[in-house]
Amino acid sequence: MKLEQITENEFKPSRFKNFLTTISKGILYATIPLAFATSSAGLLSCDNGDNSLQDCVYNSECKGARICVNNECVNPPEEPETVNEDNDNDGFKAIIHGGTDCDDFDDFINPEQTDWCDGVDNNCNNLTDEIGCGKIYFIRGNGTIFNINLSTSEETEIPYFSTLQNFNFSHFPKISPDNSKVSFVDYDLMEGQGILYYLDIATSTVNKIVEGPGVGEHSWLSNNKMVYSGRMNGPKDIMVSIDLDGSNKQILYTKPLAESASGLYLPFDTSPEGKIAFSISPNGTKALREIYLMNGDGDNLMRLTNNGGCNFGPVFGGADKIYYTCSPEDCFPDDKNLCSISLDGSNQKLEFEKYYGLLFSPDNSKALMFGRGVEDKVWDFKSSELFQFPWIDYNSLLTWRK
Ligand SMILES: [Ca+2]
Ligand SMILES: [Ca+2]
Ligand SMILES: [Ca+2]
Ligand SMILES: [Ca+2]
Repeated sequence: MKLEQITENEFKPSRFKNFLTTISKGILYATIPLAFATSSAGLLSCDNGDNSLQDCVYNSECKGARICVNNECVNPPEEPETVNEDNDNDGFKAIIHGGTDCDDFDDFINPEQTDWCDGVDNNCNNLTDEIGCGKIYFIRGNGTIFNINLSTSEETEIPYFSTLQNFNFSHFPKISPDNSKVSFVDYDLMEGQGILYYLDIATSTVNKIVEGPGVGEHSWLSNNKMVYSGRMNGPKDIMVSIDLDGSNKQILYTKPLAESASGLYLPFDTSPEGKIAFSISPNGTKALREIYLMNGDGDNLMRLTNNGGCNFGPVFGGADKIYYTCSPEDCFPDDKNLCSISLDGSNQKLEFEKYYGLLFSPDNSKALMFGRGVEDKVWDFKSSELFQFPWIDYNSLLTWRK
C-alpha cells in the first residue's frame, strides 16, 4: 500500500488489521503523516476541552471559544450584558429594572401620562381610566364652546359661538340632555331685557325661546323643555318653565323682589327626574341664602339647608344628593367651600374646603371639582379618592356628558 492511499477510512477499526499488517511490512513512516493528517480534528490541540488547563501559544490551539492566556486555554471573560433599562425612551425605567414604567415598550405609558379613557392604565398607578369617560364641555376665550373627549383627548369646537363678538356669557350656556342643543342668553340693551335662545348644534340654527325682563339663568328639564328665571311687574322674581317653541309657559315660583334681594337669578340646576334645585334668601338679606327644592311643575317646594350661612349654586349629583357652594360667613366669601345634602334635607355636610363647584360624570360615579387656588381634581365616589385632572385651557366649565 502506498502512503497516499492511507486515508482515514484505512484507520477505521474494521481496517485496523490491515493497517497493522502494513506496519508490520516495514512502512512504519506512514504513521507520522497519518498523525498530522488528523491533527485538525484535535489530536494535536493543547486544549483537551475540559476544564483542565493546557499549554498553548495561540488562540487557534484552544477549542471552541476558548482563548490562550499565559499559555493556558481559558474561557474568555464574560462580556457584561448590555441592558436597556428604558426601552421606549420615555424617561422612566422599566419596573423590572427598579423603575416605575409599567410598559417599557410604549412611550405613552408612564407615571406622568394622563390616564385617558382607553381601557389602559396609562399612568402606572394600577387604576384604569380613573379620570373618567365622556366629554367635558367648557368655554374658552371670548365665549367659544369646546368639548374635550376623555377617550381621545381631542377638542372639538361648537362653531357657532366663535362667530359671536362680545357675547355675554354671564349666564352660562347649557347643553341639552341629549347633547344636541345649547341654550344661551343674550341681552337687548335697548329694551333692557334678556333673550333666551337655543342653538341646534347639527344645523347651526339659532332659535329664540323667550325674551323678557330679567331673563337669565336657565336649565333643561327635558330635551324640549326649559326652566328660566325672570322678573315680572309687581315687582317679583319668577321661575318659569317653557317649551322650546315658546309655548306652555308656566310660572313655577314667585318671590317679591324686596324680599329676594339675592334671589332667583343665581345659578340653579335641574335633575334628570325633573326636579329643580335653587337658592334664595329667605329673609331678604344678601348674607343669607339657602337651598330649596321643588318639582318641575312647582309642587312640593321644600327648604333643604338651614344653617344661617351662604348656600348657593346647587348641583344634582345622583338621584339623592345635592352639592352646593357653601360659606359660613356671607355671600361674598373668600372661603367658598363645597357642601352636600340629601334630597330630604338630612346629611348636611362640608365636603371640601377651597373647592366650590363640580361637574358630575354621565353616570354620577365621579365629579370634576374646581375651586380657588386649587388644581382641578376628579373625585371618585367609589374609592373616595381624588385624581389629578389633565390641565385644560378653559375659562369656565359647563357640563360633563356622554
Ligand atoms: Ca420607559
Ligand atoms: Ca413607557
Ligand atoms: Ca387609560
Ligand atoms: Ca391609571
